[in-house]
Amino acid sequence: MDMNNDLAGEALERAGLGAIHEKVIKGQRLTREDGIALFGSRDLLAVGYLARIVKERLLGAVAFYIYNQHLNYSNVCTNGCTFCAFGKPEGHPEAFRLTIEHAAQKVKERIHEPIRELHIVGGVDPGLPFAYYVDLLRELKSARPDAHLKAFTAVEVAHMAEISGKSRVQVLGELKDAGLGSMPGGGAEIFSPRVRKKLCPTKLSADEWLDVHRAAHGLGIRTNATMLYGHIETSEERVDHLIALRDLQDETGGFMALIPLAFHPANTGLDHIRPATGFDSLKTIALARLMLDNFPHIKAYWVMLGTKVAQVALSFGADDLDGTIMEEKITHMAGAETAQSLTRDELRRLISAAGLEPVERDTFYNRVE
Ligand code: V47
Repeated sequence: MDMNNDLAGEALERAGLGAIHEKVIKGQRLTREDGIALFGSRDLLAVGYLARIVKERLLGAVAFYIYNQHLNYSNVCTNGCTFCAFGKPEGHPEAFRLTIEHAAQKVKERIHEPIRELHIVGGVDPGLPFAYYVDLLRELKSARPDAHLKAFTAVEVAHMAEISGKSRVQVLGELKDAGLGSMPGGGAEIFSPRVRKKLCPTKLSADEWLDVHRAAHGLGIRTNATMLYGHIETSEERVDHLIALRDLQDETGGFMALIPLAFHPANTGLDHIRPATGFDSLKTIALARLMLDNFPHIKAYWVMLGTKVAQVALSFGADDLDGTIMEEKITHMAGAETAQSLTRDELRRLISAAGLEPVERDTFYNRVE
C-alpha cells in the first residue's frame, strides 16, 4: 500500500483498522484486543503497511544479516515434544552427541571464513554433565576467539541448573565466565498452558522460560525470543505470547529480537497439520512488529520461511534475515526444503532487491564492515 497518507488512511478505515492506524501513527501501545483484531483481518496489505510504518520509524530503509555458523552439539533429548523432529532418545539410530574436540573441529574447519557468531544449541541430554557445557564454551572460544558465542536456550540452562544443583543465576554466571555472550530464543514455543500440555508437557513452563531470560538479563546477558506458530494454537494464544514477552521486556530491556518460527510438520508427531501459509507467516511477522513496540528487531528467519517469504517479510515489519547458517538441523529434520546455507552475496541480493540497504551486523546489531 504505497500511497499518500489520505488514501492509506481510507484503505485502513475500510479494513476496519482506522483506530489502530491512529495509535500506530501516534506511537501508542496496542492492546490485546487490537492484536486479536489485526489477526482477524484478511487485509494483509493493510496489516503489513502498519507494521512497515513501525519498522521504518525504528530503523529506516535497512535490513540486517549476519555471517554465522550453527552448531548442534547433541540431539539427544528427553523432552519428546510432539512438534520436534530434531530431538531423539538415547540410543536412537539418528541420535548424535559431539565430543568437545569434534565440536571444536567443526569450528576450526571454517576458521578462514569471517564468521562473527556461533549459534550453539542442543537437546536436553541426560548424558552430559554441567562441566561439558562450560568446557564446550571455553574450547570454542579458544578455537575461534573472534566469534561471539550465542548459546543454549532457556530449556538447556534450566536443565543445567537441575543436574548441577546450582541456581539458574549461578549456572548463567559460570557460562558467562566461560565465554557465553548471549542466548538464543528457542524453547519458548507458545506460552499457553493448554498448548504446552499437548505439545510439550515435560518441557519447562512458560513462567520458567521467562524466569531464565529474566535472570540472564539481570546478569547483562542479552537474549532473543521465539514464537512457534502454525500448529494448534489460537490467534488469542499468539497475542498472549507476544504480550508476555512485551511485559518482560518492559521489566528488563534485555531482548534483542523476536523470531517467529513457522511450524514444520514433516517427521514430527503432528505431521497431519498442514504447514503455515505465506499469508499467515507475513501476518504473524507484521503482528509481532506491531505488538512488540519495545523489541528492537523482528527476524524473518529464512530457513523456516523460505527465502522468498523471508524477503517479502522485510516489507511487513521484519528487519533481519538472520544468517549464512550452514548445517541447520532443527528445521531440516522437520522437512524444510530450504538450503543448508546462504552466501553473504545471496543475502545481500535478497535485501537489495527488496529496496533496502543490506547491513552486515554482529550479534548486537552493530554494523560491521
Ligand atoms: O526451540 C522445533 C523450534 C527452535 C520445529 O535466537 C521448530 O537468533 C518449526 O530457536 N518446526 C529452534 N520449528 C530455532 C530457534 C532459532 C532459530 C534461529 C535464530 C534464533 C535466535 C533462534 O525451533 C526450537 C523450537 O521452538 N522448532 N521443531 C519444527 N518442527
